[in-house]
Amino acid sequence: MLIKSLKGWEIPESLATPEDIALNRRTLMTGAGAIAASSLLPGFAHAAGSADPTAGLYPVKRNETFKLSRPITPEKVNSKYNNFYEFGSHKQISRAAQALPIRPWEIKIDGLVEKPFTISIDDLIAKMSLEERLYRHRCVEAWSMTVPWSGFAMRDLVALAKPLSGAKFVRLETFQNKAIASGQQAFWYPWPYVEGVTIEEANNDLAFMVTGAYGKPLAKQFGAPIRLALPWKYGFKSIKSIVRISFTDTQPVSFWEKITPREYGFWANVNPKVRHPRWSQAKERVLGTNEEIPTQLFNGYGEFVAALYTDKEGQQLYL
Ligand SMILES: Nc1nc2c(c(=O)[nH]1)N[C@H]1C(S)=C(S)[C@@H](COP(=O)(O)O)O[C@H]1N2
Ligand SMILES: [Mo]
Repeated sequence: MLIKSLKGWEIPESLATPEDIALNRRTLMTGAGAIAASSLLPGFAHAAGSADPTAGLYPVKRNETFKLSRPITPEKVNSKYNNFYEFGSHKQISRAAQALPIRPWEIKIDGLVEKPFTISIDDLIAKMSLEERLYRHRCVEAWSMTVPWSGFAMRDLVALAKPLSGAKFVRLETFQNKAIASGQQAFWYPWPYVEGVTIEEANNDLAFMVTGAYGKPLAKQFGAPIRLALPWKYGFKSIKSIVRISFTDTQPVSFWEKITPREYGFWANVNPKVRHPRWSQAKERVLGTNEEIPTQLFNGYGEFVAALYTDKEGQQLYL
């Protein structure tokens, strides 16, 4: 058992889960290390299935509108450090996540739309124009990374769905299969993982449906075959492995909001000045270098999104 001193940035991560789970995680530490080591065994990359049918589509052309002022996080760093509670409440889930079957994969579009439909991931990708975007990602636990995501504008998905005028929100849902995703056997969580945004947020330039990363189809631990990226919001809003997208007139209650509404609200826009009830959001630890840097309002994306919130004074926008 490794004994080390706790660094400042480590405190939020251990506090970010309810106490009973945090305790459980400490006992899991040795197991997690063992899993990380065994992921180096041959065969790891080929577990659960054959080549991805979209492999030939990547890399895609980069959209230069979205610039980074920091280096891209090395793929080997963030592909071994993930939040994906379906596979465990710790960061070393990359090996367990390889059990997720990603073909066939269907996405149901329903709710307040002209005509509900179900579409396979490959038919959906074929209809969309793929591009690469370099995005920052700021987890509520006060770590951050930068990733070259590939995918398509969420706005194009909204257009495909043809929402009715009464639709005010988009609710997104992750797969549910506890035989494969052992984290879903944790009955105290309100599975499936759910997230939501307003229609205006979904139509914002930044809202991005992600199907690839690092010039390849999306790795399973990143939320294959399709996830969301909302870089101005805390990372938990960027829901993974989506199977259902519903248009609704009612503000969705997200997975984390259901668990701890006092700590994780609907808007969850990044703001260094608004503390999480249990820790400061002023700084972030950069994955890869462990450098500590100041966090920016809207994670530095104010020019794209600040106008979305000017009429929402008084709401809890930053939690
Ligand atoms: N379905 C699902 N989506 C999820 C999560 C999760 O546990 N389950 N974790 C969220 C959190 S807290 C973060 S920080 C990001 C992590 O994305 P990454 O593993 O690609 O870094 O995914 C988000 N999406
Ligand atoms: Mo997160």
